[in-house]
Amino acid sequence: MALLVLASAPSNPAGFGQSAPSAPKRPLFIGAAKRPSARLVSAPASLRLRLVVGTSSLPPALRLGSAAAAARTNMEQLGDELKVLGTWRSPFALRVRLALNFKGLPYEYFEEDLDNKSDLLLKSNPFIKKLPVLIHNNNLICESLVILEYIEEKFSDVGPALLPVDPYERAMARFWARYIEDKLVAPWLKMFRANTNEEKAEWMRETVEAVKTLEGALSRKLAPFFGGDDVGYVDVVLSGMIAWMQGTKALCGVELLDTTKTPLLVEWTERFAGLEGAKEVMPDVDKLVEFAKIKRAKMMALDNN
Ligand SMILES: N[C@@H](CCC(=O)N[C@@H](CS)C(=O)NCC(=O)O)C(=O)O
Repeated sequence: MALLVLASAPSNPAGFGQSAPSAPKRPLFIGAAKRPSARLVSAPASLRLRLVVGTSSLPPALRLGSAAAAARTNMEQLGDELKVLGTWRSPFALRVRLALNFKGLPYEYFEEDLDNKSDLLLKSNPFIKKLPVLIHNNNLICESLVILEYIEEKFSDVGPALLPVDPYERAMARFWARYIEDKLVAPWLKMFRANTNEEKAEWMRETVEAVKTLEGALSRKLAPFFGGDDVGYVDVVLSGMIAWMQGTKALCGVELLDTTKTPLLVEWTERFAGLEGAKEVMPDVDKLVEFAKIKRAKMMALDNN
């Protein structure tokens, strides 16, 4: 067997391999100065009810029903507890909630105020102090892609798998996830924060290029989702950006998703938003745009001071 590796010097990302600090002993919030609002989120009732149906001949979205119910039973039996720290507008936190929803794993959701970070967030992610954080019993897991992989590995026997089984397919899914991070999310954020029209145009060009590339990747799949017939890892990673991409015209003047240039992605967004596990957590685009306009005005005001 011959393996050809094209590489530069190996890298070891800062912080990799460090273990999270121990979580506060439960109860987590008693006496805490700042306490994010918490809400128990379970697999949608419509999914749980379908447990009674024989599932093998059902379409994927319905098959999730038995997974959700089985996951709930498993979690209860094992005494497992999942908590998610997020905020409604975070594309990264959304990924985590979607993955848990699709797997049918119940979790408690804590809506954070990023202008006034809670003690729980600061203790849970002391190195980066960002959302999302997944708290599984007393394990703290940060960084959305790391969290998705943790969920996939830890609950491999629960609900549908998000990563493909085949190692090559897995590698490809991870490649596209990385691509979305580096070539879509990062330039989009830079475009949104750009101070000059030239900078904005440059980052917009990169963002549009990435969207085009993803349209091509989806067309080569010949399937409704990047994961194939069902949603998978890449769908979850990209879906965090759906509402932001839809709001880009209102925010930055360019339509990223449109039926002539990116027909497959437009259909994909509609298909995705219609899934049981997605409906309840996808942010409202108008609300997002409103929020982002205020945020940008504040950033500009700070820059001008
Ligand atoms: N690479 C991180 C990005 C997380 C991130 O940027 N989170 C934002 C919310 S969208 C945050 O917590 N920002 C707080 C801050 O920057 O202080 C991930 O994938 O989880």
